[in-house]
Amino acid sequence: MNRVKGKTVLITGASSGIGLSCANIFASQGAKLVLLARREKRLEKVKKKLEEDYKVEVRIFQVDVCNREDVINWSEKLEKEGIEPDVLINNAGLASGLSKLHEGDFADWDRMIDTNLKGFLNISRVILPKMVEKNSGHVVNIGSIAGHMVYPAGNVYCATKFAVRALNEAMNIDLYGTNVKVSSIDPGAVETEFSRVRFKGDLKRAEKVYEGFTPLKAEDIADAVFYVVNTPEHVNIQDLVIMPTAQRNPYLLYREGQEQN
Ligand code: NDP
Ligand code: 8X3
Repeated sequence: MNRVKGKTVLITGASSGIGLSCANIFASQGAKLVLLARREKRLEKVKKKLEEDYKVEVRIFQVDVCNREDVINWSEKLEKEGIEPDVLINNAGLASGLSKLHEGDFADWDRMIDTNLKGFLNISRVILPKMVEKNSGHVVNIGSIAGHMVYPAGNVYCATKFAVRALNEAMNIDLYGTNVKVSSIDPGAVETEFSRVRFKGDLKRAEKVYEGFTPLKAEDIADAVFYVVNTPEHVNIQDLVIMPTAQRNPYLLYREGQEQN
């Protein structure tokens, strides 16, 4: 049964990876889309393709989730245009660098905290009130296994994902008594632009992350997001951990041809 047809799905970070795959699957099922990211050209291409392929309505907005003023202005624009998201996929996020805490880079820390934590809060704060007012809606937070277990040199990134997990729980508690659902999808290693971003364009280093095993694909996570959103109204999947079969925790990863942990 398709429960998303005709619904409005807002996806942050829809210009690549998991967000882009979510846009694809929801468009293929007849949802209307509102897509956010900083790279506008990419969003324009996504819009064109999805509208051609699936004949659905796609609105795109160049918004940096870290910029609170821009987020507030954008949300007022949405309201003026009568766009009321039924589903919010809080996906925009990144890792920046991989260093021991005592060797960490302040700018990397700010980027991660501003995006994964403050950006997440900025978007949630402007979108949730309408859902509460209407007593319906669904927020899907993209967490990580990094929010369940800290790994070496993962310090601040892991801390932001632990925070997302805490906020997923907090939203569920604060929305007690409403019909607004809140879910977290927490993936292990997914091959996207994530590692390219983490290692600042060092493609060789990024590719090494996915060597010797089959990582998750962005589509695997999008399938799970769709499943969670498509559940009946009385079902709320609060947390879903998804790992590649080769990976059993953040650093227990079986790589063929390599000495094992
Ligand atoms: P990608 O780098 O492929 O995608 C990240 C998306 O976030 C891009 O669309 C990017 O768009 C957007 N984004 C980043 N910063 C901002 C910002 N300030 N404002 C608006 N959009 C922003 O990585 P993934 O698809 O892998 O990452 C998506 C989410 O999944 C993240 O929250 C990540 O932490 C999480 N995750 C990823 C895992 C993995 O192994 N890949 C595993 C577990 C969780 P643009 O640059 O155009 O703004
Ligand atoms: C992204 C996956 O293992 O690099 O959240 O933290 S990991």
